[in-house]
Amino acid sequence: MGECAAARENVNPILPTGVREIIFPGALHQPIEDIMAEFQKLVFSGVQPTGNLHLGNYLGAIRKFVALQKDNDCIYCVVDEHALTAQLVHEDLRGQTRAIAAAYIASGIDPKKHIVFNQSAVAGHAELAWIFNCVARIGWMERMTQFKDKAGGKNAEQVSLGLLAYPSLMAADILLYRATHVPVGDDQKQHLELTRDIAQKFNIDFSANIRKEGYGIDIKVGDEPVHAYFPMVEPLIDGPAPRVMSLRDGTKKMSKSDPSDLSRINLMDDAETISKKIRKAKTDPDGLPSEPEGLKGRPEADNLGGIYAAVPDKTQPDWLGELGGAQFSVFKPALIELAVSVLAPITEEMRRLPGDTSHIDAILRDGGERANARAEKTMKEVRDIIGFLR
Ligand code: AQP
Repeated sequence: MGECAAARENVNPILPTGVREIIFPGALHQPIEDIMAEFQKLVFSGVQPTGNLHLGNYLGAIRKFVALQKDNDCIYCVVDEHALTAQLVHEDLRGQTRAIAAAYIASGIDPKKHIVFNQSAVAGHAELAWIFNCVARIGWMERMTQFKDKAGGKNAEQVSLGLLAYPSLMAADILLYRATHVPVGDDQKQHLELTRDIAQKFNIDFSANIRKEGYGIDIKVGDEPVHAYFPMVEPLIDGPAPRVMSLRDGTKKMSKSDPSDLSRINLMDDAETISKKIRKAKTDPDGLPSEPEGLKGRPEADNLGGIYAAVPDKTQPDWLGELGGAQFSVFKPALIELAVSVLAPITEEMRRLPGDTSHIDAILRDGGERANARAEKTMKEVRDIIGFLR
């Protein structure tokens, strides 16, 4: 099936004008809420085992994972295949994978009620990613900010094809379970938009086959009826800390792979280390302002204040009202106390987890089996839709 009329006219897709860059020019005229109501609500997210989990991962993602499990069916993955995209050889990939799974559990994720597993245990991720590599267009991938940042001017001989195709594997991670909601930090927003583009193009291109095989639901894209198999995922980005910045440079995201350990607060840092890192955190000579305008051009002050507010879930006006006028010499000890109070229970819980690897391995194995059963159902249907001979 060819592209719909709206696509040929190059009109915008999924979200209202101005909200996002136009990547795939389809026109979804039916409200997303109506479409999504047809799909069973399922939360999916993942973390790469590329280093120590930090406060940004916790506030931007894991804390949301924990909150969402109360009222939702959730699948939380350690995305070990993604770890190969920027760096192929890892000293201890198994150990890092177990460490992320342990951090999930210590943060409060319930692996019995929900699913916790590692991506490479379920072959469907790689299989669906290949199909999505053929659905997505190279230009969509080349436009991804994270690719441009990580490729960082290196020539094509120096970055892997996997780094370019990363968002296609991420789309497969989510859509393999036909997940509807994805809690992530702000840095993943563009990848989730691409996930929608891939889902929409698959739905349009295979609409006739989806109907013929008896799967999916009817929606309208422009004036054309489309039989949709994949949902348009909803990113869950909002929250007080969607993007925590580096302690050494307020214009750079706090990141596991930053070579400077002083740039981040790790989930496993003890009180003394947290204190040292916050005391050394870059600031400027002025104190904290009372009004948002006073933060302009002061990314470090904005970031530290934002972290202080995020822990108890305060808004910017709230924390500015509370801290306005404080010098960093007064503010930093308060921030240290707060950061230690959030991380100490997680660190303590990590220490309480059995030291041998069999406990975490058993959780991941059980999660992998349950994830695989769901993934296989999707893959069987996708193979039918595409026309692969069984
Ligand atoms: N600084 C951040 N602030 C808020 N949220 C963040 N996340 C990452 N950094 C921040 C969110 O954490 C989840 C897991 O991220 P990931 O490990 O899959 O990959 P990433 O986004 O690339 O995180 P890092 O720490 O920067 O890892 P490396 O250095 O390996 O690339 C995601 O939901 C992410 O949004």
